[in-house]
Amino acid sequence: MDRRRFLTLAASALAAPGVIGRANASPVAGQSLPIPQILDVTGSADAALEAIQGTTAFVEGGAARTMGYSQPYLGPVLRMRRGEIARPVVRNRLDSPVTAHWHGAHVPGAVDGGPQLAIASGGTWAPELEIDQPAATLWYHSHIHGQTGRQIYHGLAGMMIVEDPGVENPGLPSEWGVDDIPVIIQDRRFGRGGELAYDLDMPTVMHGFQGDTILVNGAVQPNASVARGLVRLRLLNGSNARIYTLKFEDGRGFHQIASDGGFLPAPVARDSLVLAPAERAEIVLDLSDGATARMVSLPDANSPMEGMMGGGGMMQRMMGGMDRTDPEAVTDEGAFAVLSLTPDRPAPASQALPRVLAGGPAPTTAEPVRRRRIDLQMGPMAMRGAGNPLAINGQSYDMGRIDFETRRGEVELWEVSSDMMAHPFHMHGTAFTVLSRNGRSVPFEQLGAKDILLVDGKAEILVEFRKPADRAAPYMFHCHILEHEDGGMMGQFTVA
Ligand SMILES: [Cu+2]
Repeated sequence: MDRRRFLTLAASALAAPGVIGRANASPVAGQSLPIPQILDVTGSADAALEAIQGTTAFVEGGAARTMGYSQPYLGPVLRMRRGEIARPVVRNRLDSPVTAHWHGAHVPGAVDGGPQLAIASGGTWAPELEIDQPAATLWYHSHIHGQTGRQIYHGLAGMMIVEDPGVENPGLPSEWGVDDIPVIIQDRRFGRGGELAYDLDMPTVMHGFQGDTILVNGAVQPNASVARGLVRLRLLNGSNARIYTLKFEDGRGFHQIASDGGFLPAPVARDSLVLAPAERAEIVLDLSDGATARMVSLPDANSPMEGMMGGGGMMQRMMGGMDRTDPEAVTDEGAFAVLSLTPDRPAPASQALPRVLAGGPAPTTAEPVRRRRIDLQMGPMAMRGAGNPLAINGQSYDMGRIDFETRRGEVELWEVSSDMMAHPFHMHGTAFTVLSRNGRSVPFEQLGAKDILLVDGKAEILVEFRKPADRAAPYMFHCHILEHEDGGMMGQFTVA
């Protein structure tokens, strides 16, 4: 593809769906929020996870062919305890290979569930996961190279919770489905028969696939019946590409208590929260006033156009538009509903928001032994090196190539830069500390330990690996816009 052809394609990406407005389907909004079952995978004799085909009626009078882990769409919430061995048994009853990648788990490459660990149709995979990390909300999903976007879109994903029995935060809401609520946010698009639409042309790949209908835990803009008191939401952006800016319609504030890697040092008061694909955040809000709280999102303006016209988000800032790294800078135009919370159940006793939070990850502070550049490239920049519009450091993903080798216990400084648009950067095997974004230092107290960082320009992060990953099953690093990842914006490395 030459530059002119690429620009034409990228320009038509402007017409790609970014606004919530439906043509075909008639979704039934306002269903009650499905609360996924918890499956204990530490200490349980029967922690089977079966990748299966299903049928799901997301919209009125329609049905979609879906996939899930042990259920027609999505999967159970896997719960594991620190200090124990988790033994999930994954069986593949689909007719194509899948994996189960434990996103955010600090486990060796050999059990991480990356593309090399495909489970063939009919096959079984029984990894042993030594759980050795702070309490956190993680997730799991299939990670077959070139198919990750399609498989997650159709449902091969679920939430995962690490508990730390050695840590107590008295007062934090903890009654599952009452004041401790899993919230998996996804956007989907439906055809006339209610089937899931996932059609990729080049503009859609460049933009990242966005749907026009919001699902939470697989239901369209549902309503949750929750405690009249403090309510903890475990937010997971399980979308392929959409970035949410979440807030409450009545303007009520809330406290963020955890990010990807676990608890923040102390609750952080916020009015809104940006959640990029694959990011997690736990928030606590106060519903003791008894009023229904509607969580809404502002539109996602992330698009290759901004990069084309000005480079790295500059155009948007020049035009006074939103800068996704600053949630206060966005306007309220075009907000759409995500989830309603109706506090019609009694609050469990002794709820209180702790002043400080115990058991969170510590920041990495050691002096880095080396610096590494990770350039997330798309469009002309990528074409020049890789001959493919999606690449990292001039090369598109190659399963047979190890991009670099690192060593356990060594701290590295990674300088991650984005091209054309903002990219949610993810690495396997660990959580990292963010030092700076676009030259501004980032306080650890605000962001915590991360395994996803929305990079819109340049970011510096401190990385340390504690688990090994060899050439047979290396760790991945990639953009978590799934169409970018599948298209080649991914690399892999070993940890000796
Ligand atoms: Cu990307």
